[in-house]
Amino acid sequence: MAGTERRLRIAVIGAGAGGIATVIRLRERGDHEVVVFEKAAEPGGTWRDNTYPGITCDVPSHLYRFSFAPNPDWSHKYSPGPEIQAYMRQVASDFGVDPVVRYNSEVVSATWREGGWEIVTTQGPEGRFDAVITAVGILHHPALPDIEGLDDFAGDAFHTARWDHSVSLQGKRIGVIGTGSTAIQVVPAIVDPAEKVSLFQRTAQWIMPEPNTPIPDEKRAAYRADPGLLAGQYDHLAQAFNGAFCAAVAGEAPDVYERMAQACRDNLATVADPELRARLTPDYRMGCKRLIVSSLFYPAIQRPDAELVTDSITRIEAGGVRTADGRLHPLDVLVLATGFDAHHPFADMRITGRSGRPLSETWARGNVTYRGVTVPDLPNWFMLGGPNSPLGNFSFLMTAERQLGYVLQLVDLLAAGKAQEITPLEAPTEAWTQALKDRLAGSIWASGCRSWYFDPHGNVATYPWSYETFEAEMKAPILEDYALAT
Ligand code: N01
Repeated sequence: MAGTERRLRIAVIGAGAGGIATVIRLRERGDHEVVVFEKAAEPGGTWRDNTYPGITCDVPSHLYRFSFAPNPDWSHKYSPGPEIQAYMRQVASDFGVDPVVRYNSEVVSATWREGGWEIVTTQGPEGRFDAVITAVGILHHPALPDIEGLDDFAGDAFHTARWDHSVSLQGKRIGVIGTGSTAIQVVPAIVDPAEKVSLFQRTAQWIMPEPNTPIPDEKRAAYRADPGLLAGQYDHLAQAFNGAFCAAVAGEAPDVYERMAQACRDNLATVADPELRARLTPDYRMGCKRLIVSSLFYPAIQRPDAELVTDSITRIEAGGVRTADGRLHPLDVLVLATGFDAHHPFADMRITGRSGRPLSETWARGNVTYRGVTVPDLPNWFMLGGPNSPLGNFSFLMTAERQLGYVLQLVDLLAAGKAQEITPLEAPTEAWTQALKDRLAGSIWASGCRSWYFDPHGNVATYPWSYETFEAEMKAPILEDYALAT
């Protein structure tokens, strides 16, 4: 970058999609020293951790890509997880990200001291950094259900994000707890090898039908030959997903919302047995929980070797799951599709800012940020996928790149010597947080359902405005909202 006065030492936390993009984009900005700390032994984040049968991205592949690495070769409209993980690894390799990643190095503490961040990982002290960019992901702490007797189960039990591939599913009686996006992908994928699948549902879901069509070779060749065609496909999908869908759930496109809800109702109507259909019918508004996309689930759950169990679970026993009607559901394998704790992104690290107060204390009753990207009391601390980032059915890669564009403008100020420390001011942080809370209070997510969007204090983790508003917010920082110490 022209005019750079300082070569910054920047720590990036996480080598998932956000961390990979950060390294590549930072390199374009200047000759900074960038070190990525990654707790695992390879990159990829969520696509490394989640390997459950049936894993597919339910955001269209052509939307789920880095802007600097368009991929003409996606196999399906919604590509399978291993293909996305291969893409992550390929991008990390092609763009020379790997050499700056320290694998097996989980950050345990970050302490602001004398104008820099002192980082300690599981490998020991890592020195001082001018800035930290976090890209730790949103859904990476598996949530285990608080059900009595979980440890008593005599068969194999595991969370979907820790799938045990050494366990054969052939001829097994498999229980799946949960009916989120994950379970709805798992059930159709395991019903064939299993003797029987019992799906324990606490809450019925809205499910949008969407066949996952393969992308033919000729189409892929056309994308390869004409980058404009690929870009056009991206623009089309971006408009459909971010424009229409986001506007619909944000309450700004009632006609689109109604069309989507009707598509889900029509999908539900394909369930032949009225009693089963009734038990699969949600009793809250579409979009309150994250919308599920699947054309495979209803056919799978109607099979004779699948059972939807809606009596609540009373306890888990050595032989299976006991439900409130007194019945024991005998099981060999128990799959916990019970989701994630999305509210404690830095649960495994101790972060101490300028005041000396740990962030965990400051955030004890809810995460407070300035526009999801920066935090008062944490100078030069920038977050991708931070609290209240756009969640839901969006491409996280798009979101992270927008946030990165914002963050890099602040990093440039540090590099140009225009500031040594950049911290959001309290007043604009409070104003943004209040606007967020006011808007969320009237949002679809707060319209009467339980979901992972809620933290234990009733705060909602998602972003309540349109995607266009998010893009506008991320276009350029409002510098008056920051303390720039020189
Ligand atoms: O988790 P969830 P998930 N007893 O939190 C149930 C992303 N994702 O892993 O609804 C009984 O949605 C719980 O019940 P209820 C996506 O953002 C993306 O499925 O709270 N049941 C619920 O049914 C998604 O939203 C892709 O009543 C219990 C389920 O467990 C997010 O990950 C694919 C229970 C948890 O559902 C999380 O999805 C997959 C208990 N004690 C996932 N505790 C893509 O394709 C919990 N449950 C991009």
